[in-house]
Amino acid sequence: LKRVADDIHTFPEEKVPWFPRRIKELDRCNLLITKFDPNVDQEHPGFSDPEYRKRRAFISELAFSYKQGDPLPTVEYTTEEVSTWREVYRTLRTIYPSMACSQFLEALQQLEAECGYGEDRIPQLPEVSAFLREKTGFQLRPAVGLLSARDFLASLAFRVFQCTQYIRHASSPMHSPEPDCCHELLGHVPMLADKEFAEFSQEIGLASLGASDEDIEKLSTLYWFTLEFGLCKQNGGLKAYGAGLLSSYGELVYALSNEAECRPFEPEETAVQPYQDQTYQPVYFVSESFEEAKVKMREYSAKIQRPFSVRYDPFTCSVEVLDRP
Ligand code: TIH
Ligand code: FE2
Repeated sequence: LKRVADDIHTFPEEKVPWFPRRIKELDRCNLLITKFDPNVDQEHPGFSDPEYRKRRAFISELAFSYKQGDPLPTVEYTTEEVSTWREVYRTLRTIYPSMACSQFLEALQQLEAECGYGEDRIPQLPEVSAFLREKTGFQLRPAVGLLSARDFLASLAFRVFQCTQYIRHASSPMHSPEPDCCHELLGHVPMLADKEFAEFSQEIGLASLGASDEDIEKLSTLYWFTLEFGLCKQNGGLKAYGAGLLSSYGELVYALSNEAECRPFEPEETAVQPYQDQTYQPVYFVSESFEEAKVKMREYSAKIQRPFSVRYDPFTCSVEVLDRP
């Protein structure tokens, strides 16, 4: 009798580029992209606010020194920061029931009931991460800011979500050019509590491991138009499931208005659509359902040329590298 293990050949090491195989190795996946940072980007609403920049530097330190497995850091938010949160929460909360997908609404209700979500305080990473772990096995990790696509996607392979902790500038609560805690906590977290969506997210992550720069570019574009700016059909209408929409009042209203251009989600086409993060997207892509998006993504990833394949082992939180089946 042939044992199953005999069918698994490990792939010659030298043909595999470096990528994290153990969750601990995510400590090396922290390449920062600073083009939308308030210290660099003149258009950033915090560019000419030294107090804001100082505060950002302080919160960044928490993420810089974080190592996988450390307790997640908390931040004592100031009154001004909490009032920014309040305004973001309050305005978005009124339009979610008609504009957000059902999975999002259900998770948000649970977060409000069980995880301290509400207008009056900014939820902290440890409690939110514990909530997600119970729902889908996703966990959070503090991030200094916008990460390179390769590093960000790699963490998804391990069901780790990189989360910024600073908040957007008080002068522009309705849209931020870069991720902030409103975006992570309101946009991403509720969706990551959904099993189907968590699987979809991890699949993009696994497809990215050891992929060529060209394929990373395509995968990050797909990530962008699904996890960040995706729309789906539900109950005969269009709803948002992308986190970039669900955390921006301005763009959420725009994306679901008649002004926005919408096209069906087709990975081959979506993957080459130019995008930017300075302002609203030129086009949004619509899926029939998550199920459909997941199937299409899987077909797409299967075509990516890699001389090896990967498999995630949830017992050891590690990635096995296998000879192509
Ligand atoms: N524009 C989003 C917001 O205002 O919440 C944040 C971002 C999503 C994706 C990139 S930046
Ligand atoms: Fe995001």
